[in-house]
Amino acid sequence: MQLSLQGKTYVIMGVANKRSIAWGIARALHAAGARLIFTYAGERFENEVKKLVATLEDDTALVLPCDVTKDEEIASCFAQIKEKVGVIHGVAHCIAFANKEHLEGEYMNVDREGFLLAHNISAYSLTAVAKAAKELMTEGGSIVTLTYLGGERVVQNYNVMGVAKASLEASVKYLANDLGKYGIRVNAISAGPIRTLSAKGVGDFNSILKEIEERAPLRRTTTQEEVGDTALFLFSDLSRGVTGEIIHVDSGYHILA
Ligand code: NDP
Ligand code: N5H
Repeated sequence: MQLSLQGKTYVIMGVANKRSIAWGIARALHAAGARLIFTYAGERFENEVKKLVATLEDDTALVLPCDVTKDEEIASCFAQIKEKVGVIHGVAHCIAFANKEHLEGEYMNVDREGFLLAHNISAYSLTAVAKAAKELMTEGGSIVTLTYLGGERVVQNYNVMGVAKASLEASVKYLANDLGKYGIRVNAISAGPIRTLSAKGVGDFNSILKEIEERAPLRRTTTQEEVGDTALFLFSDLSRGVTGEIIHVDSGYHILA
């Protein structure tokens, strides 16, 4: 069984720049011969995404807008993919958002609006996207999302995002159960901390990384490439028996007390 994804098409959601985990996944899938379709949220990063995609030198790659807070945008995005490509074989969902002021201090200071915003973008969107993507995964498929340890345990400052990730991880299991009968698998990668645009502005990110280097079983921090390679496994037939799973790609940090 090979890891070649030649002849397969995947939708990559959540590239903001070259540091994005989504871009690490894209590079791994591209190297395995996959055709890629990229979606971005707002015009803010449209040019950045288009510039990055051009570096792949693959003229079959598509770049489409898809703000996951808008049902009509999800619908039109997947309608365009259906029209231009027909069948897809997987989706990488690498999307999360919470208001900055709700990612510090006490969790309970989150307000209703901030709670719903974080859950809307970071958790509900997986279900909305899975439903739309199912219609195009007529040959079976694989959906992969990104989560973090703060969804399982209390991690300082992760706050409302931890609660949203708990919802995302439960969604992975319910979606895996719904979609298994169509030959579609749904899994999450729980990644260790990686310096990306989202992580920017997080107070003390350096000390979080230092703690991983000192204590994680592998004594090093997680890279985009490591997450990309595990995603490649989850998108390939090598993982054909795996669904509803949360795989930690975090140098083993999650096993520590
Ligand atoms: P990035 O900042 O590179 O990516 C976050 C992405 O979320 C951006 O591309 C952004 O799109 C997208 N996004 C936000 N709002 C919306 C929206 N309404 N519709 C569509 N897309 C939206 O950060 P990461 O690569 O770090 O994050 C990717 C995933 O990995 C997230 O789920 C994150 O929680 C998870 N993760 C990250 C870890 C880390 O340490 N970095 C650790 C564990 C998990 P746009 O730029 O177009 O606004
Ligand atoms: C325990 C930690 C550190 C504290 C919490 C960090 C949480 C980060 C996740 C969310 C997604 C970050 C976020 O929404 C930032 C936005 O408020 C502001 N940033 C933006 O708007 C930028 C421009 C865009 C591109 O970002 C998004 N998301 O759209 C967790 C860390 C150790 C690990 C980590 C960083 C986890 C994670 O989930 O990303």
